[in-house]
Amino acid sequence: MRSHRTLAVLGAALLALPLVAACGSGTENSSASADSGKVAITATDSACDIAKTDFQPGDVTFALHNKGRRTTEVYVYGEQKGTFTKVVTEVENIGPGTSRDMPVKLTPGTYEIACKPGQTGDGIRKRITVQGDAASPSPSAAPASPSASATVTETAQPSPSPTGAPDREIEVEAKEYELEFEGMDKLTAKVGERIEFTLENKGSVEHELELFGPDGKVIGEVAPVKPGQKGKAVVSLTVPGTYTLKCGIGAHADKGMTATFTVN
Ligand SMILES: [Cu+2]
Repeated sequence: MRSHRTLAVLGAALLALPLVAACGSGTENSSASADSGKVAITATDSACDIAKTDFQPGDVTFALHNKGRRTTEVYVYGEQKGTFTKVVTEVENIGPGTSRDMPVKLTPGTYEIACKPGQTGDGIRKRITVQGDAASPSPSAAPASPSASATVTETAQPSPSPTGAPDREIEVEAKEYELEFEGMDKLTAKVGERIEFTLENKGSVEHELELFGPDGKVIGEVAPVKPGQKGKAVVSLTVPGTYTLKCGIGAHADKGMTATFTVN
């Protein structure tokens, strides 16, 4: 008698299970495609596939999957004077067969995502669009919540207009194997300054310029520049400390293509 009842209950539970499961997975699917979920970027040696290209302003996490045979890196570039050269964020050294997350806060506008198999060159670029009103997203997307660390960094910036003129320009010459600029070793800058770095390649192979903040994180990059050519990047100096310039190609930095400056 009792076992019959147990069986009946069990039977009912089993019958109910598929329904629950179906319901649950349906919910997961819809939330994965919403902005709160991760957006997959699949990089191979010849492709850079992004799961979607239209976004709402706010925080997005890209799930980067390297299905190629070469180590890759993925960049998000913002638009600057009609070209996509402003590094919004990037993840480097994504080995073949591995995955990494790339969180980013997107404000309205057009961006290019670049997958760079072999970690060199302009990469394979795809455009994404973030909808919305450029004037309003920051206050609404960034409630004064101290828990959102990405938001805190943003609002902590002295916030000159991101498209405004830089406070100064520094021309860096690159050759094998050194970086050189005027006032090197004694250059100091102030917190809040925006500096436009121009990299002029006076060598005979490609060079690039990576800029690291005091915490070792990349704050900007001049993509690889061919001999005789120039590239630019504007960076905001948001915290005091020692900043580092490096050529990120091969072992160039180890061979001497590195420099530092101080921000007070
Ligand atoms: Cu170099």
